[in-house]
Amino acid sequence: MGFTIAQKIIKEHLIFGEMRTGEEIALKIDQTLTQDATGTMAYLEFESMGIERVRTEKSVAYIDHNTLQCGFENADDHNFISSIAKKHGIYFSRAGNGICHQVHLERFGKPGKTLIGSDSHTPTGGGIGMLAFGAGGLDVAVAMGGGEYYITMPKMYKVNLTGKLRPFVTAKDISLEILRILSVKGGVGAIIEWGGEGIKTLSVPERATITNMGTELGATTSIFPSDEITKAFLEAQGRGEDYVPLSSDPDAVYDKVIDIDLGALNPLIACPHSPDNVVEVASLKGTKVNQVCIGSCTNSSLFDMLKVASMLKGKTISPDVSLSISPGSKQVLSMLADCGALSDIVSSGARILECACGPCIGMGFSPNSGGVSLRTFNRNFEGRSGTRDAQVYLCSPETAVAAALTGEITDPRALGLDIDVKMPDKFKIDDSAVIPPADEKDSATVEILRGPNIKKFPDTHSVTDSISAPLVLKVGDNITTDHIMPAGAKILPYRSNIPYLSQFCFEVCDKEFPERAKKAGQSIIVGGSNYGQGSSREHAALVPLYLGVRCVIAKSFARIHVANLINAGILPLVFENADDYNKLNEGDNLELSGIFDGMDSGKIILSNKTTGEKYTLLCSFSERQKDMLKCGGLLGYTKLKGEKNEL
Ligand code: MIC
Ligand code: SF4
Repeated sequence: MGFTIAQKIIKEHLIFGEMRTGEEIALKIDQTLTQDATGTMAYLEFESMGIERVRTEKSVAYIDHNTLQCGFENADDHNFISSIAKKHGIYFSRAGNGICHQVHLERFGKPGKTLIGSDSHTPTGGGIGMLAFGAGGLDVAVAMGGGEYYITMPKMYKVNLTGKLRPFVTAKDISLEILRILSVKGGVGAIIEWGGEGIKTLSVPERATITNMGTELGATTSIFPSDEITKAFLEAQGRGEDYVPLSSDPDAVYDKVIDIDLGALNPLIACPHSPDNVVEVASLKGTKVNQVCIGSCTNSSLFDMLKVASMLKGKTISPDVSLSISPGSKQVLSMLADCGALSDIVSSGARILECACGPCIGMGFSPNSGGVSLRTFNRNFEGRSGTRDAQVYLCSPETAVAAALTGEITDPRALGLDIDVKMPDKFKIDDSAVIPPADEKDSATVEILRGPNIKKFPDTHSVTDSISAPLVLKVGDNITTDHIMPAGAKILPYRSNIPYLSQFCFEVCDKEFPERAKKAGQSIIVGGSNYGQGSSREHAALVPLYLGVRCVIAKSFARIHVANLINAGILPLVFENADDYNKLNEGDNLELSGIFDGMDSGKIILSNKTTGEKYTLLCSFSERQKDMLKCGGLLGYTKLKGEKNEL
């Protein structure tokens, strides 16, 4: 039996476990990346491990999320990360150099290598045939220290593309189509390989749009083959030597195969408030639009920006629309400037934002009250834009420009325009905004710059054999990490200050939650299916930990979040019978007993002291995860292993 692309890379990097679906495996990690919103905590964790020099082939620290500096906090964090990077052998990509995933694709990613990043869109690297995963900061810290990365061996899905996209139908529409087919839960536990004749018509930036948005399917990661198109991209980036060909075997076996005829696709759009709420753009014709944002790690490549410039050239945007453009990297922005396309964009009335995440994470450019915002981004969760009642839609750059020009949702084909944009043969190479680390011999002299906003890691608690605690919060299906630990310009600067952040925990669902949880001392949360979907932010586990949450019971969990809960020493359990969810109420006094035996047998009994009922909860922890939970999480576990010389 042959191998899929992912299985080939896994096989080469396998340190522990068997490549059997559902079993825990450990992988050697070649590269890591961090961004600043998760990076500060990740580097504090790395420091606490006492390792002098990163042991990866390449580790890069990016500043791209917290770039609005409305006080000292973000600037202090940037200095902290830059000094840590210098000392410990990490490359530092300065603010302004671009969004981590875009820059990593351009300058560092390599086909066939493994990458983990403290950001859920790290699978963008799959666009050049990397096996790239989003992970919690602690997992990235361990990998920087040379430790392995644990995942559950995923199922293998294949998407076969046939035909060719018609004009004004784009890679973003392919991403939205697969979300329409599979939903935000449809990729959980799977790696999605893209193949078929149709991929030969897709450039690397288009492929990267698709692997980027695979995250919204809940997929472990997504990957394209490394082929002549990959080679041309790497050569154009002056990195031809990084190319290796990579494809699946003809007799590779997949758990699911989905066929998409590119020629049959129409422009699509995801409606509020979920990326899988997808309809055809034409069906919303005439909907008034207040704001349009073009950029984010999904759609900010030179290719995207040139198309946008070509559509805007010689035109003025609607007086009713505010348009922002955030190019993905310094390379993109400077090439737009050199070829004159930037002038076409500026002349149209667009507002140019810096090369960073910006509006995607509510860092500025929040819409007006109840405003309709069309964004080329990957997430439209409620409140994420910074405006609680905004109506955010996700679409392609072409559909976004059509709305900016007309003031309403418009199928871009209705404009009767003609665009023909080609990828350049050579990109402009200037890595001056990437600061290399100090030589190993000089690292002892590098001083770490720590601002007053950096507070200590929350106290951890070993899981005990029984837990008695009230149910302090019951939430529904598809709760995102943006619900659990919101982001946005006002809160993001406090990512290294867990006590401050804790006031905002679950703010979108229930403003009283933090106070209630603190009062309870220790507590339990109940959730529906796909609990914790979305970002990789470990703060969605660390903040509940700080507030006393000891256990989360749900119908099912999202992959990165469940790993973050275990890393934080919080017990994640699943209802055996999903209907039992309906029998629990906020305020019920709950008791879990025989937890240690239950972790072995896979079943733990939950007693509801308020109603007298009992329910069965399931778990399937590996030995490592059980040990971790008993040590109060990954930090305690790593320290213990260090003391026993078992690292
Ligand atoms: C996001 O898109 O939600 C983020 C902000 O990039 C997060 C990381 C974070 O919360 O810092 C992600 O996707 O992991
Ligand atoms: Fe940044 Fe948005 Fe991409 Fe997250 S999804 S990395 S906030 S651009």
